Amino acid sequence: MNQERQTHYRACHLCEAICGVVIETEGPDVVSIKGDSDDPLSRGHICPKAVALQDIHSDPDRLRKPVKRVRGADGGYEHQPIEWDEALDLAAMGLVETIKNHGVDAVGIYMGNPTVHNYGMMTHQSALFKHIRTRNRYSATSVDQLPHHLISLWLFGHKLMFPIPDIDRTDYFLMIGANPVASNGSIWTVPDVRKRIKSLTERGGKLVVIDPRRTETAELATAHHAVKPGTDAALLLAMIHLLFRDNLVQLGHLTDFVDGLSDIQQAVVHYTPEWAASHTGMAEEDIVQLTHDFAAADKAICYGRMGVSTQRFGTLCQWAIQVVNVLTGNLDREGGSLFTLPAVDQVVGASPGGFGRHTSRVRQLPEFDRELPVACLAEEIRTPGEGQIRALFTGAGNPVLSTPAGDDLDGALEGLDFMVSLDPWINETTRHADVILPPTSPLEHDHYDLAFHVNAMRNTARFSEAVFDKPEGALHDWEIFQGLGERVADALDLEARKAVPPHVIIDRGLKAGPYGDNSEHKLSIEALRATPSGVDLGPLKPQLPERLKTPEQRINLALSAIFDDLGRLEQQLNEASQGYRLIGRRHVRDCNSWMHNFTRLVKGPQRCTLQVSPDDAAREGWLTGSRVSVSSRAGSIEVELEITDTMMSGVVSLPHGYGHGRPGTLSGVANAHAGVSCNAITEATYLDELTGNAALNGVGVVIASL
Ligand SMILES: Nc1nc2c(c(=O)[nH]1)N[C@H]1C(S)=C(S)[C@@H](COP(=O)(O)OP(=O)(O)OC[C@H]3O[C@@H](n4cnc5c(=O)[nH]c(N)nc54)[C@H](O)[C@@H]3O)O[C@H]1N2
Ligand SMILES: Nc1nc2c(c(=O)[nH]1)N[C@H]1C(S)=C(S)[C@@H](COP(=O)(O)OP(=O)(O)OC[C@H]3O[C@@H](n4cnc5c(=O)[nH]c(N)nc54)[C@H](O)[C@@H]3O)O[C@H]1N2
Ligand code: SF4
Ligand SMILES: [Mo]
Repeated sequence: MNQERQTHYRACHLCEAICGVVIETEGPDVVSIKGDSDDPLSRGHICPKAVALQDIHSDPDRLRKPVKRVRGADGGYEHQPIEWDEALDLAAMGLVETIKNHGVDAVGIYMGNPTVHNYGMMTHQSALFKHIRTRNRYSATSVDQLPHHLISLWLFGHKLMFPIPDIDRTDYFLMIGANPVASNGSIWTVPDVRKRIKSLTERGGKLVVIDPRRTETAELATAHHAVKPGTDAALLLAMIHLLFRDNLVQLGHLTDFVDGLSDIQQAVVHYTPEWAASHTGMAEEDIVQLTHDFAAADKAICYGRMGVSTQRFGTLCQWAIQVVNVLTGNLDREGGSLFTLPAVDQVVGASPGGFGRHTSRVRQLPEFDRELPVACLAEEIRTPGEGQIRALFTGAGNPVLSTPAGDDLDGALEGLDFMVSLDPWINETTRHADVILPPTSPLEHDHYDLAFHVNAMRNTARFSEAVFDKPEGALHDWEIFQGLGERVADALDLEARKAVPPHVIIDRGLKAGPYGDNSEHKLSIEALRATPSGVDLGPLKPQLPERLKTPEQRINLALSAIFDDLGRLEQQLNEASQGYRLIGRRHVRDCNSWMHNFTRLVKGPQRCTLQVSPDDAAREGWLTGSRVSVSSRAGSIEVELEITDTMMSGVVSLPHGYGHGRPGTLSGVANAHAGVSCNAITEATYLDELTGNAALNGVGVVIASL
């Protein structure tokens, strides 16, 4: 092998910020990873997680060959290495047998979050799934951004039309339930958000954060208001009420194509700031003040993320956020929230999405975009009858740790006839698989950010070559999908998809896209190869109404499903609640469940602690370091306490993605930093009932000292 030092330009695919990095290698070793200052989007920024690109690649626990599950000498299961041909045959036959005996709905599919960070998985999953048109499809979407998709579909006509905050040109930023300083941004690709927030406040702009916890982002804000978990819809409705009451509605350029104002005005007539204050715990004058400040600002952004998506009123909140943006004329406006125009235009290429065309078998939860809410996966495996899931395919997902009532799912997986996982590690989920198919490491394949250019605060495009050659005999994720697809097609007498590598598909998309053959840019894979730090396509620009995919290119804000949900809001807000409300927490060196096996990322103080407020601690006699049990209707866990004045009284916070150390897993470092699974106590029935999206935040818990 060539031992010379080489320089590679690459995207970090580990989070939505998609930072450009410069990787120096010597032979098979990574020598350094630095920010790429020539990247037009990330401008040299990286976070402490970037080093994981090396750690993932060199992790001895990462599978290099497929494994199959067998009974070990002690009677328990273990996984043994097998050859690729045998593995693909086994996996395909397990699925085919199930389809032949029980029909396609007996196959369940769960796709996790890294799917959208890996373009080959996006372009090629259909090579397999087109042969398995099961109703039992699930993904991390329904523990995450499902409400955003539905509101985008309903208001703008396409599930991927997300209004993106234009932070660099705004005057006033109202941020609800998001912590980009830890998460690096979500549904908002915004590398170096810390610097961008600082420059906002330095130029006299304001950032106001609404969050039950005084987060790392709130620390940088002009103001932070603590809000009771799950009550933000009341705040937002009161803001809309005030915009009408105080004559602050000013649609500006949106006037010509927005409908439904008078219906909304009527619907919010009772939602006074006084009412909102009584539910949210915010002061009435703060609600009035921030609404007036928002409306008075020349350019303003209202944005909400996980804290207002994965809660009981996620869809209502995402609707109300866009109504606030529209009523103040801040949608599709510089310094407000705008739509992107990505080089591979998914709004043109991908299906717009659809809702409620079928429902889940046991609990009748609605589909969105042909997927069911993952909160019902366990019961669909456990409940006998036609359509029961008997075989499961998981790809890039760890639902045992990531989805509500995950410990129940852990048990349900043992009842399957067959399970196959496309994943590099034997973790809490994949340990149940009969076959695990491990793809190449990220540095061994090329990369294009098919998903995240769609959400970026600036239009750019970048293609990254593989840093290392593919090891002999190894397969990329897309090749595994292709290989499985061909085998399943063959066995079921269907036509297999032709094998076309992902970069060829992207090349076509680039050439047909807005900066392709018919533009001055002439983008193609070849053109991007010549500019490995990425091509700048400029700031976001107003594009409405032309970009709308709705009938007659109009935005109808008055959605009957939303109005119907107001009754549920009033009823559930009035329900008395006992105990504490549990919320989540992200740390800059975490990434959901799968980055705890790298020593550099887990070092330092224990992070899987239950944070509580000093007031609650004093009243209950709790001390930092003491152990408590935390119980919900789903289960009970034991965890160490951490008292911090960042927490609102009555609210407790625990990160998700921990709960390692289970038998049969292969991840030594993670197992030594096991922590407990927050999702052992989140509930499969605690949902945003409109969509079935999990309400991971705001779960009622009872805490007892041990
Ligand atoms: N370091 C790190 N980065 C990540 C990830 C990670 O695990 N670690 N995960 C990635 C993924 S998959 C995603 S989706 C994004 C998420 O990105 P963000 O949404 O920015 O991240 P969170 O930390 O989940 O922020 C949610 C905030 O909502 C608050 N909150 C909880 N309940 C409520 C409520 O009822 N109302 C309000 N107003 N606030 C509430 C929480 O305190 C928290 O601060 O992060 C991505 N980036
Ligand atoms: N309580 C609570 N629960 C949450 C959240 C929360 O805030 N609170 N956040 C939710 C959110 S936003 C999300 S997105 C979900 C995430 O939910 P999941 O996607 O189910 O879980 P991850 O932990 O991201 O697991 C990713 C899996 O992908 C594998 N993997 C990594 N890279 C690759 C790759 O390139 N190819 C393949 N084939 N596999 C790969 C990893 O080994 C791991 O098994 O968790 C959700 N769960
Ligand atoms: S912010 Fe995200 S994309 Fe950037 S270096 Fe960190 S993990 Fe990678
Ligand atoms: Mo997510």
